[in-house]
Amino acid sequence: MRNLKWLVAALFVLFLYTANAEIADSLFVASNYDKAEYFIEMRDGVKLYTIVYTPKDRTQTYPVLMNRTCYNVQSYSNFKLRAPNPYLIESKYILVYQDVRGRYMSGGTFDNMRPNIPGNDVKNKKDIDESSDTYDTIDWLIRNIKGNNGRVGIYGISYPGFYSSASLPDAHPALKAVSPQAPIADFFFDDFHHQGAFLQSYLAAFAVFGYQKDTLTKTAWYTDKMMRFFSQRSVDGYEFNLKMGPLKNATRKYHYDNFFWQQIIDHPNYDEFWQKRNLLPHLNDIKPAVMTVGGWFDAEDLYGALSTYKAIENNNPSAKNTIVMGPWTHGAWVREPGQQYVNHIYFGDSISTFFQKNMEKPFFDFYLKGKGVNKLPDAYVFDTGIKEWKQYNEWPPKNVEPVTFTFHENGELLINEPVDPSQKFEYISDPAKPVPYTSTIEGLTFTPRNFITDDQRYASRRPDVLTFETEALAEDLTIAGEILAQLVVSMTGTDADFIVKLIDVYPDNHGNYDRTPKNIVMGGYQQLVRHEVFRGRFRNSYAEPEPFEPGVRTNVTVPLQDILHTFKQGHRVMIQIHSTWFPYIDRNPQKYVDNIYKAGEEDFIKSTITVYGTSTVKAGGDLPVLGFMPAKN
Ligand code: PG9
Repeated sequence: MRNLKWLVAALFVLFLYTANAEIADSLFVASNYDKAEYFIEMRDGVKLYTIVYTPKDRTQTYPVLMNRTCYNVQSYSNFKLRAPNPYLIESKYILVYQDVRGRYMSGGTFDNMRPNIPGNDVKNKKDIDESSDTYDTIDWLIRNIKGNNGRVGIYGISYPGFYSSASLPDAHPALKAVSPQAPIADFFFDDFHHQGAFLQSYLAAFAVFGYQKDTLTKTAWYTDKMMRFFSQRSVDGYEFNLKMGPLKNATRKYHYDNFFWQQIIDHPNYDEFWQKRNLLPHLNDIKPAVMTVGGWFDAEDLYGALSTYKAIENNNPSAKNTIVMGPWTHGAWVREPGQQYVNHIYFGDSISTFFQKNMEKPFFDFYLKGKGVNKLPDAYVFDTGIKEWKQYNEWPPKNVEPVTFTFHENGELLINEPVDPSQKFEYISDPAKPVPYTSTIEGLTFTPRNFITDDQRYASRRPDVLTFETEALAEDLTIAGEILAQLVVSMTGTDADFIVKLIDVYPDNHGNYDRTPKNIVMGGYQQLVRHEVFRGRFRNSYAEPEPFEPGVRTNVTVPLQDILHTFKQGHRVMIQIHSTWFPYIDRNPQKYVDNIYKAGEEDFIKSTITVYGTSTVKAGGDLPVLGFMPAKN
């Protein structure tokens, strides 16, 4: 009984400390910062709403640390600052938060991933883009905010991550440090699409980005449009989306007046509309220091984080360019849960705090305050298998020999063994009974997250999922870098998607973690390490899709995003290949139609897919960019 009393007392103290930490943020900010609001005029006369927190202590000057967002700066207006991290807030910066053009309290018209206009001759340029809006904002701040030291940093997560990267082309000379975090780089490969396939699980998100507002407002004007979808209150997203039928029903029932959804429908291929919104080709002549941050389990903008770092590295070999990749889901490094889990997988304690204190704060302190030393390596990446931070001089590591996996009878996966041309593996892909993307029942989501380290035993037992597995590893196998599945396939249909998964199979005697729920068994867990989808019609070009010829062997290359993962001794490596993953990915009709967003029920057909034994998966190192793949710069 006495122990119980101590436990209750300890928990109460912990609660008070945590609560105090929250209150301290607000109390600390309110007692150490003055808040002001401005409408900063851009070169075309549009005014952007900007909140500025300036340290009350005027005995010294401070750098500016700015966040530009399409998600409403009001969340920074009550002295409870969600970002940047508390260690930066406490060390005193001039903190700036801005509604981007066309959003909330700012004027002008919103444009998703507004295209960068190259060659920003700042003095004379009349057109505007996110680079010029950032330039004009920085210029105004430096000239008008008292007590600044003439140096500016910008950071942001996700869409605000894109606004950070978009500040880099033709950057203002006062911009010295930029941290794009889970940045969107290209909406045809981030968020809404993955390699040509549409993420149907994003259907609700369109409301946020598909309606222009008609007044300056501090509250969301699109909520009723979101509720068209969420008011369905479905507890079973799989059933809800399957019953909805082809995507044209989403247009008819939910998004009939959504300008962004209409753009998605009108541009099903990687045409000029998407290409000009790709920021990567503009990341040249980079002068500020850049620290890109991403999460290995980010289901939204993993492509954006890795490709932004690689584009800067390839285009600007001498740039001060760092990447940090941790065991996080989308943007999770801003929260400190203590024990860091991704769904059921435990990765360690206080990992976000380690990043905030030892990476993010030193980065900005060094480049904006001249404090400390920049000891950050080119790549500070977390090995998600042995669960330790590693440092590399380059990413992906170039001196790494890729591991080659080949597929053999009885579901055998071999490592660095020749292919077996005599082998072929068949499954019937039925869009009326697609492979679920989660082992559990999940309701409607804004964006999916838990599936990304989910147990794949639900899938490996399905006849429409090809499953290959190694023997138990005699020693640790570390894979560091890129992954390329080069499949040789044929089909009875004329179009298909290919989902490829790399899975870490735990030994049967693997114990549960502290927080493993009663219905979850970690023994024999088939943990998803990396997945990716590729819409087969784009196998030769994302701009010019092509049908498959029934029965003809065809090469389909499926790039998967990078990993740093050690498959420990006693574990097994598993690879799964299948053609539906619903409703995370929309269903491919498997009968070639020009525009899947307009396909009818009659276009959805079963197809027998064959994967030939000459297929391989290469993993690790810096793999070649193949013709159709977007260049790394
Ligand atoms: N990149 C994230 C996102 C964009 C669009 C729809 C849903 C999510 C983000 O900005 O959070």
